[in-house]
Amino acid sequence: MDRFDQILTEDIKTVAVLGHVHPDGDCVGAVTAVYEYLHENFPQLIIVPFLEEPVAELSFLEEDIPVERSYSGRIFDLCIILDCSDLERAGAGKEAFSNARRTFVVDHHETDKGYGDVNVVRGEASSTCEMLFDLFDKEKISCKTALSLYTGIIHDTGVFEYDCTSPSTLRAAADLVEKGIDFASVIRDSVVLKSYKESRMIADMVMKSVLCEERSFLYAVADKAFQEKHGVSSKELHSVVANLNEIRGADTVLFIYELEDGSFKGSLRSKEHTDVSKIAGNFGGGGHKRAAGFTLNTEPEACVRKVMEMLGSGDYTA
Ligand SMILES: [Mn+2]
Repeated sequence: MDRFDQILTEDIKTVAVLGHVHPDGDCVGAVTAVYEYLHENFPQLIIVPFLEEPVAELSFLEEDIPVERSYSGRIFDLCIILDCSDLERAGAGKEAFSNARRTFVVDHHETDKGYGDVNVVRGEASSTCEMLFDLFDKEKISCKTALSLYTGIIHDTGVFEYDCTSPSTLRAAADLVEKGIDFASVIRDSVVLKSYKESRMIADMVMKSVLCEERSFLYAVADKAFQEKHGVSSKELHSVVANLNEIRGADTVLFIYELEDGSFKGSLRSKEHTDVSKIAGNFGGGGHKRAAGFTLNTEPEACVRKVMEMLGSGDYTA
């Protein structure tokens, strides 16, 4: 399948649109873009987008969109799931997938095995939003849809910094800018700006981080005491790993944080030399070469030691 519209056969009247748990910019952008594209160009369709509540910086994407947070049991003719590497990670409306008459997966995670009736999976694509841009008919993309797609692309490429950015990513971005979007303020408001409270918390996290120069590795742990000190919940820690990854001399970064239930999550980033999806895979997690995550099955200290051993083995270079 190379055109998105091909999935919309005559018999399809109701469509559910899903993303993944803890939706990021690419996920929210993809869900809202698909909703807008369908709503504007195929008015005969009934479309229900499902999303968990996104972080505040992304809520502008949901404005004027009838997003649902939970599933009511409706059977859809088609369920489109976006940016979600396996069904276990599906977010709000997850059950709509198994109940749907037909399912369609669009994703850029290399680990995605294609669990839908129709699957478009491109591991080399920067983002699901870039894939949607390629799949959509260009003349049917409105300014509003373009803003959703652009937001997804800038979030998954770190504003074109990560090496998943390709010439076609930049061409897609240029075409989206031509649709008249306010591209400067979307970068400023959804990526760059932070509250004073968040900036102070990040500064403290940098102070508490440990740089292991011989492994070019930096790690930091935000346990509950740290979160209480700064008056933040684990949900407000999502940008910390990107800030830690701004430190020169640390090719691999591990950020561990405690969840409300007392379990710990690990978030990994790499600049050039480490395939962190393989490291995350050893802990039962996954992701991309330069960004991956997992749930800890040991104490944070033991996890840090294991990651250091892995980095020392040389088996995780990429
Ligand atoms: Mn993505």
